Amino acid sequence: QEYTGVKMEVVEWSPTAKAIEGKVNGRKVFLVAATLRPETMYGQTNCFVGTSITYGVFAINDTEAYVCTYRAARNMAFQGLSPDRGQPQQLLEIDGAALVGTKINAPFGLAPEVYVLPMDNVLATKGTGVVTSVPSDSPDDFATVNDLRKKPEFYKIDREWVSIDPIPVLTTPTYGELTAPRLVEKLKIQSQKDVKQLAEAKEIAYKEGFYSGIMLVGEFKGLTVQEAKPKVRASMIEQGMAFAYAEPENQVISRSA
Ligand code: ZZB
Repeated sequence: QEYTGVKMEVVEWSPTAKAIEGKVNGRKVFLVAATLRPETMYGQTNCFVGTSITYGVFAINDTEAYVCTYRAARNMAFQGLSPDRGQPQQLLEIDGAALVGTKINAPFGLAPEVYVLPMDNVLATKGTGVVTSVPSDSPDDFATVNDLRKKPEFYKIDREWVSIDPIPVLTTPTYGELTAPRLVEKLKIQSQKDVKQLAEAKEIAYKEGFYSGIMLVGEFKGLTVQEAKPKVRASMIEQGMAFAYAEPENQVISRSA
């Protein structure tokens, strides 16, 4: 699997993660989200972590550190993203729960600053364990944001962290500008717990977006999603906001497994 690793720089740590600041030797720290849909980055409204997942802060070089799972950092270390090949340099460990409420940059996002929020279905075994959230085009993200808005106390979040509405990024003939909200409605998905319907909605959203989507925003507005996808990715990489991140096939465990 070839992902795009999106670098979301920390703007302000949550009180529970603030100690990290003094332990990174002045490095800039980024949460790194693995995405298959770089063309949707304009519509990021937040980022998700798993509250029971353990993350690390890893030195990439003298000036930058990445937050992701150890597993991902090890893969990165084999892809030239570490001072020593194949060996992640972990500066410290942190629980996902402690990251919630951290304010970060969303590269290319029309909402430039967003918050880290909890999601039940984040897999520690896929990508970086950090997921950037695009409720306009990802049914999982839309359903989760709805859950968080309904029960902020239960999820131990501030209502203000989840205040950004879905941002239209692309349009398709069947679902219009907000593919994910339409699909969640159509398939009667109530919450992030409806994993079976969400898997189906995701399949449809991927196909519809990729084969019939037209970009509504950004540098490649008006192009088809098929054309825009590699261009947005290349542009992010060129600007130092993202990098190619590959995962060995046998390591990828699907959500339904
Ligand atoms: C932004 C985005 C925008 C995504 C979208 C999807 C969609 P897949 O298809 O199952 O291989 N993701 C990445 N890592 C994880 C993880 N550890 N646990 C749970 N979800 C994860 O999954 C790839 C997509 O799943 C990634 O692309 C990421 O969300 C999420 F509009 O990034 B995506 C129709 C989907 N639309």
